[in-house]
Formats: sequence, C-alpha cells, structure tokens
Amino acid sequence: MLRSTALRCEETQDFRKKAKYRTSYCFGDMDVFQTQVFLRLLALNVLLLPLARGTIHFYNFVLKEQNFTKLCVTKSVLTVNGSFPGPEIRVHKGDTVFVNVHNHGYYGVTLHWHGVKQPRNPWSDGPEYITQCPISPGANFTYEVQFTNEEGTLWWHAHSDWTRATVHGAIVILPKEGATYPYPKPDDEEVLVFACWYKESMRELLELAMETGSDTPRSDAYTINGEPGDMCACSNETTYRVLVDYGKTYLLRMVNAALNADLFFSIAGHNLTVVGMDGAYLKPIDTAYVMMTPGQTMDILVTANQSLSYYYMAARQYSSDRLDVTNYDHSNVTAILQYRGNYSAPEKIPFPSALPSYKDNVAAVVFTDRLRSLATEEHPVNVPQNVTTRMFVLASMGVLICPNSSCGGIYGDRLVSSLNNFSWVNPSIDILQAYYRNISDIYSTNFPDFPGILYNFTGDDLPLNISVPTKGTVVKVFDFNETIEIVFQGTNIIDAAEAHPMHLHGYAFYVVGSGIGDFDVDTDPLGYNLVDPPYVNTVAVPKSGWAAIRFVADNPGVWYMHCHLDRHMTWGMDTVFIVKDGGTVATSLRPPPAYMPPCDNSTSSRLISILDRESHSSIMR
Ligand SMILES: [Cu+2]
Repeated sequence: MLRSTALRCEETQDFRKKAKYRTSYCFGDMDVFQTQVFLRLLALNVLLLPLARGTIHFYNFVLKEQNFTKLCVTKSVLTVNGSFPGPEIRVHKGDTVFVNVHNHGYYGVTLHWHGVKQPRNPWSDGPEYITQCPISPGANFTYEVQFTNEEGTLWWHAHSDWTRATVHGAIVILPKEGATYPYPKPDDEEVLVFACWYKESMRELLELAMETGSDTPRSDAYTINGEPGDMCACSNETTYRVLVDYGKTYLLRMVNAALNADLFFSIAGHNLTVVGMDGAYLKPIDTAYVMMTPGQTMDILVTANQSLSYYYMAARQYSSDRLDVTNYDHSNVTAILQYRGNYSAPEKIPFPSALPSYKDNVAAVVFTDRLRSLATEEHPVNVPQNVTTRMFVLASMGVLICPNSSCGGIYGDRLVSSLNNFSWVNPSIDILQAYYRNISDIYSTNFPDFPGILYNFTGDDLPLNISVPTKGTVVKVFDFNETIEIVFQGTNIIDAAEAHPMHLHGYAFYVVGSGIGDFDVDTDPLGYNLVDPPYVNTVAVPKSGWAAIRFVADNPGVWYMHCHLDRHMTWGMDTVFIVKDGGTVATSLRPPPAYMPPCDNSTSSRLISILDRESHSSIMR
C-alpha cells in the first residue's frame, strides 16, 4: 500500500512547486483592471511613501469556496486560490508585498500578516473590527505588507472569527540578497503547515456554540500541509511526504495554524535543531521534540543521517486543560520522511518515541524554557533594561450568568474569557478608524494596568464571585516610546487553567521570564533573562503560570493583543493597544489608503452578528 502511494505523493509535491511558481509571478495572471490598480498603487507608493527599499512583489489572492474530501467526508471550505493550505509568500528581508484580495466567498473576511510589524501602517494589519471592517463578498482590498527586520518564517491568515481554519499560508523571509543564514546553509527546505480539520461545518457548530454559550467545537484531525496522514480514516493515500537524500540537511519551516491546539512534534530516529522562531534567530537547540503554540512558527534543521527507509514525522495536541477534560482532538497527524534510493519500504514505519503525550505539561515547559535569542553582532538583541510602564494582566476563563441556568456552559451559564476581568466585545466600526477620525463612543481607554482585585490566581477552588467579567470594548493607550513590561498571569478561575499563547500585533517582544504559579514581584524578576531572551510575537504563558515580556512602544498605531487559541479570542481574551504618535512624520501613523472596506455589518459573518447583537448594550457603556 505504501509503495502504491508514492506516485500520488510526488504528484502532490510537483503541484505545490508549480503553485509556488505561479503565485510568485502572479502579476502576469492579473486582468487589466487589477494591473491598473496595482500600477496606481505602485505609483502612489513611489511618489508619496518611499518606504520600500527591497523588491516589490504582487500577489493575487482570490477567496473562494473549494471542495475537499478528508476523513471520508467531502465538504466545501473557504480557501485562497482553492488551496489548503493557501499560497506561500516568499520574499527577502526588506521587501514589500502588495496582496490584492478578491472575496468570491459568501461572507466578509479580512487577512492578517502574522508577525509582520507593519511599521506605522496598521491599515494593512487586518484584524476585523480592530484595524478594518471585513472585505465584503464581491469586493476586493489591497494589503501592503512591508518586511523590515523579520527574517525566517512567518505566516498569513484570515482574521475574521474562525475563518483562518482554512484560510492561511506560510511567509518565507530569506536573508537580504547577498546575506547568508547564521547557520550552515541547508541543502534544501520544506514548508510544513500544521492545521486542524472539521468533518462537519465548523461555522455552523461554532455558531451554535456561540448562541448557547457552550464549549466550542473540537476538530476531528490535525493536518500537515493539508493531510491528516496514515493513522486517520481515508487518509492513507494522501499522507504528505518529505523526500530526502542521505547525508543532506534540510530546513523545515513550520507553522502552527491550528485554531485551538498547542502541538508537540517529533521525527522518528532524527534529531531536531531549532534555529529560528517567529521570524527571528535562536541559539541552536538540539532536541528530540518541539512544542509549538498556535500562531508560532519554527525553523528547524534536520540531517538525513539514518538508514534509507521511511520515518514518521508526527504531531499531536498538547492539551493543557484539566485531566478530566478529554474531548480534545486525540488524532496523531503524520507525514513521512522518505529517503530516496533503492530499498524496500519498511513493513512498519517507526513512530517518534520522543513525541510527548497529550497532557505532558512538563515537556511543554522544558522545551519553552530553552529558547534563547541568537544575540550575535550580525543579529543583535536590544532588550529594554529600564521599564517605564508596568502591567500585570490576568488571563482568565469565566462565565456570564444566564437566567435559570439556561445556557450551555458550566453551571448552565455562558462561557467567556477575559484579560484583567474585561471580556472584549468587537465594536461596530473598527477601532483604528474611530481613533484616527476621533469618533466617540466606539471604545473606552480604561483597560487597567493591574487587576481590580488580588487573590491566589492559581489556587484551587477559587470563589465563584470572581468568575464573572465585565464585557466591553476597553483599550490601553501608550505614549510613543514607552518601555513596557507586561506580566501575563494565567488564573485557575472556574478550574479552567490552560496555557495561553498571547499574541501582539505590530510588535515582536522579548520574553524575559516565565514560571509556574503566582508571579512573585520581589523574587521572580531576579531570574529574568535580560541578555538573550527570545524575540517573538506569540508567548506561551504556561498553564497556571506567568510570562513576562518587554518591548518599546515605537510603532504608532492600533494593535490587537489576544490569546491565539481562537476559542479564547472569541470568548473575549483580547484587548487593543493604541500607541500614540511620536511628534514627527517618521514616528506617526501613516494616513489611511484611499480605500478601506466600508463598515457595513450586513456583509460581515453571521457569527459576529450574533456577538454584536448580544452585547451591543455593553459596547456603548
Ligand atoms: Cu487562551
């Protein structure tokens, strides 16, 4: 059976290579109108915004429904250009990309360029109702994605409710032309995008969960480059394969695009050397496995130094929920590392013995604690030493009380989540527009620097009266160039402690410390790494623990900050950071582009309509 699948697999790989080629040169695929739009944009940018120093690339993304058969079920999902995962963007550091997004789907969508700092330009950042309103069906919008100091692997994804499940793809940022990697040049590279798959309509299941306030739907399988792999039903023939030559070294560019799952990953018989993460270099970490949170990317070197054979590359969920929460997706997603050469396929493909088990909190923390920035002359760090603004932010689950216990969550109440006891509510127009045009009553600016009440955050049996957050559209405003430290503290409210991948738009930040239990303001800072902490856009706040980050507010604009588990984001574990202008043109928000999608709620997804309808009164508080 395995031998008979080889041809199909090679076809898949050839197709991917062709797809890459097409998207790289998609300027030639554009019609006359699109070409005119692009040329006009190009002229505008050359005349008015001489920011682009590298090469300018154009991509054409068409959002459209596409049928796929996975896990024995055929269904239609929204894609970019009909592919899952979507097309790869490939640039050099310093380049600029214009992506023209045409929405041929049924509902409003936005795209986000995850980990790209977008200096002074939140207008192209993407999260719906934060920096723009959705691109309506039939409409199009052009994003300008400016790569400055990012280098390595990042990704793009939809930022409209959970549409990113199938609307995402990798971004490869090579060193500047003429520059080299800070490690031996790999012989070849392979992009591996990890995602999740639902057999049923995920949107309908999610909508139902949001109506009733119950837990959100769990996926049926994880995928590597769109394929669940050998161990899942009806998936044998399409298992993704990475073909390798003995003795060569390969760079794996990995993206965790799964909606709600931290993932462990390992390759049978092969060591991994992690050299980069979130578009920045790391001191090499030799390890048998990695743990990647949703939103994170990782660059890993693997040398093909074992006997000619097949080896499973496998991932499974790291579920940091309570031990008695067992309804998570237990699937083991596999791809095959397959040596080229003359040999008989093995009867049994070895599975990675080092792949940690689902509930292995220790394995997750042990790996995360090893991350260090490369911190060399060519790739220096600039860790803020003198903090001017400190924040202590609780990341909590909670409930909203439903009359007569009529909802579907715990105690018959509605499940929600919060940051410092505020549960985010999307406004009716985007925050960026409201800020830029001074439109009042869209948001308030009283997001607290510290929690309103103090308690044993990670204690057992916390009182129910602290489990009900306040709903609202509450943001935090920073002055330009403030030096900020945020300690994220996970809580055990409603006995629902979990690891939280906290993600900040518009910035990368240094993770100077983390630990288990309640943060100790006297002793924990003594253990901070202010020398070579990892520089990332998403930090894994450990279950019932804390993580401290530092950054300088040098990117003016409106920037979303949220948990990258989409169910926590949807339930309200989000806020917005507004960074004020710095007094000069070069330190101020750029003016908006000539066209932004209008805020017509009738075109947005039905899910958001439900949320808006329910919480409209609290928005305007
Ligand atoms: Cu979370």
